[in-house]
Amino acid sequence: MFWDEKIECLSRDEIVSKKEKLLRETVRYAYKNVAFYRDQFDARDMDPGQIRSIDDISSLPFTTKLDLRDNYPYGFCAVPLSRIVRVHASSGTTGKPTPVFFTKSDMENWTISMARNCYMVGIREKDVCQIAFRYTLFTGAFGHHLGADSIGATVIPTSSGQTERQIMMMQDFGTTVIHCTPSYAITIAERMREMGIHKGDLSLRLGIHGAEPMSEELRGEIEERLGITALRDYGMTELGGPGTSIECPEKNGYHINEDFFHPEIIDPDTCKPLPNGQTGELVFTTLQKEAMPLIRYRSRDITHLETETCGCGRTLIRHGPIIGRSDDMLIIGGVNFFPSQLECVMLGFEEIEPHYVIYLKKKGRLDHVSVAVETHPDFWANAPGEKIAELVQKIETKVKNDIGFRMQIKIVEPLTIPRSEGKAQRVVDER
Ligand code: DLL
Repeated sequence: MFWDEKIECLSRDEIVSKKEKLLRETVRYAYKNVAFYRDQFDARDMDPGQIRSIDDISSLPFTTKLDLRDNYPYGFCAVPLSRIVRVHASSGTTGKPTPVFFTKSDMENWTISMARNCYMVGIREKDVCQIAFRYTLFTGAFGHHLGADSIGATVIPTSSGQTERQIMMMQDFGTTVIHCTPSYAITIAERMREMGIHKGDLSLRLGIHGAEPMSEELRGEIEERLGITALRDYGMTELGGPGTSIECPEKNGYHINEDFFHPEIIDPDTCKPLPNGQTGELVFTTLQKEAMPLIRYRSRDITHLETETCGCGRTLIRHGPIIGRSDDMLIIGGVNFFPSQLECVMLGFEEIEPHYVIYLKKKGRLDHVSVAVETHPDFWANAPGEKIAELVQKIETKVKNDIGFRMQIKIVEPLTIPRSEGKAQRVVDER
């Protein structure tokens, strides 16, 4: 049932004591090998030896994406280039990428964490795993590949895109597990419908979806359309990609690989640590990285931590769903909201499809939000104008009640919103 029961089911005291040892080593190692950390500690008159327990971590400085940018390309690298065996980088396509480096030992640890995660969701030797994350500098495909491969499953590295071919391969090779972003899972489901392929024609049973949010409503759509269990997977380039945390089949939060990553939740405004259970920004300290150790890295992702043991028996601390980012949180007329909240409201209407774009514009001095969203093709084809107007009215009222301000909803023709093969572009800011 467990890939590594000795780690996954430790008592809280055992895991804390293990992490404290690793934290002391990491802090000393980062101070010795990364000029950025040496400067930060020296500026605070801090000696790495002062860090003894997990609680001491709150006296350490944070690291941000801007710090990584300022030290591009090799500033955060703690080993000579000759020891680097792999480079990956952030998925953004403009500007300088945010790189992450791996030594041989980092690759081994990435493999361990991905094998643990893939086993946790239920992948076994007999599975046929189709990796439909993009094989590029992006970490998603390579991480999932490592995990499925070390379990001994059959790996089909299709990458994302060429959706019809992707579906043909699923049919012909009896794919049982699909690894991709949630938005690409919906793109696949939709193309299947166009091709007249039914979920019963495939052997799919499991989807592992990460790299962007998947609301409960979107999960429901994916599960229903593909006939699978859909589980969420989380990580980020700077921490080495997927492998940080994943949901088990209990769907009860993401188990964090705590022997590799120590999580904290902070208030993003005051930067003060928040107690477990409270919602704030997730911050990670790496505990076993050689090439690129990070201390208190601010993820910008908003969630909370849960410590009770999960129904699956694992004791690893969990974080909840990512409800937004502290930096892409939209503030409209003083109301904070996240695109994922809007998605939940809209997908509560059975006529609505999970394809939408949020447009932000200025009208005079005020922000104006409009949302283009598609309906099911059948509804579009058969509903008279007044039915559509009625649906718009209902969604606008629900959005106003649930989120707190009015957004203009526009129902657009099916298949007019660009489909995603990777992370979906949900917000167009024209202000
Ligand atoms: O998205 C790594 C990854 C690949 C994770 C495949 C899972 C599966 P980046 O491109 O650096 O790395 O983007 C990281 O994506 O800080 C979150 O904001 C968002 N993100 C990742 N996973 C989830 C998730 C990869 N499960 C950023 N739910 C993170 C919500 C997620 N957001």
